Amino acid sequence: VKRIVSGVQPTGSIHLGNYLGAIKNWILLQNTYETLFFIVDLHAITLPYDAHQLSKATRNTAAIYLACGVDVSKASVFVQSHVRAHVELMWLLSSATPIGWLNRMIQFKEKSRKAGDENVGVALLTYPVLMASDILLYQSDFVPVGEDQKQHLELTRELAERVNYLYGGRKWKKMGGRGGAIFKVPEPLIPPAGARVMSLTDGLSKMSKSAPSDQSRINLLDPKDVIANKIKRCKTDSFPGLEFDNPDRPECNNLLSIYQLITGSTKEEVAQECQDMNWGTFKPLLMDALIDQLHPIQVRYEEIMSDSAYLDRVLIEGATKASNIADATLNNVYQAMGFLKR
Ligand code: AQP
Repeated sequence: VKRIVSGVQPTGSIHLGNYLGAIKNWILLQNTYETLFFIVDLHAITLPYDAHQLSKATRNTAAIYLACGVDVSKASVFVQSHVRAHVELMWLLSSATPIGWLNRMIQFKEKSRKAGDENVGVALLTYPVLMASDILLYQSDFVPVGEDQKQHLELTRELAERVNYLYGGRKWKKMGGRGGAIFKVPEPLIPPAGARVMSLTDGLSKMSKSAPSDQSRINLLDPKDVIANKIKRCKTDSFPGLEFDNPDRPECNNLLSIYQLITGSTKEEVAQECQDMNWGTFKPLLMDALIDQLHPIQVRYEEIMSDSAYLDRVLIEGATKASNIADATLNNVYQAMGFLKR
């Protein structure tokens, strides 16, 4: 069975973009693949963060995974920092990562520009090496990636090939360096089209946890009236009818895409259903669809959060399973890189 790893950062409230772009797809993937879903808390400290909130946000994120339908009889759910091998492998990989590769990362350039010099820690630069460690430790076959993570996955692949080449032994080199000596070289799994959810207040920027205005996103745990209010007030336009793919109507495209993803319809179905509608007719439909989809998730979330022993158990079991795989890879890497066996 092919293996897949993926995770979300516990940096704020999980929103509709995280759900439609990542977590909802996991529910399908867990039926076909061996899956490991983790809460990437180590990544959450790459920018200034609130230490008092981190552990709470980590538990909440784990509960959201389960509430959305991640099934622990199929998938392993764990907290990244609970598997020590992530950080350890990162150090080993750092030694094989040319600094120029990291300087080229678009996300580093963008985030460091936004954060300002005093707030840019080394971890923001080396973030992709930790991400490579997250993936390579598990010998993952596929990694679901959105547009914004494609460059980081490419770096992971190059790093895997480089380590395989440098330390993979003579046989590996003779084979020409392709294949999977120390690390399997992972492939990207591109999510279904339309899975990039945009802000409710600006159809050209993505819906994001870190956007200052809460009005710009639907959080998975938003109560009904908040969802209704956000949709009522979201940005629209004054063109007649509703349509996909008109570059002058990014908000329209986004709201129709959300409706399509939430209702599980095809683009053609939604285009036909909504072409003659105005915002006053469409918005209540969208609100109801969102509330219908999110309400059961919220009910399950409350149930899970009320049984903290259960959540603890899930995370311990997940970390144990993950550690077994990760430690085997890590020991192999230490050996290949010439360290004295412990
Ligand atoms: N707007 C989005 N549309 C579709 N998918 C999205 N993802 C995030 N935003 C959207 C996907 O969610 C997964 C987890 O993301 P992350 O926690 O690593 O954070 P991120 O990608 O940096 O996005 P956020 O949630 O908006 O956080 P901030 O504001 O901190 O940047 C990933 O699979 C991502 O593609």
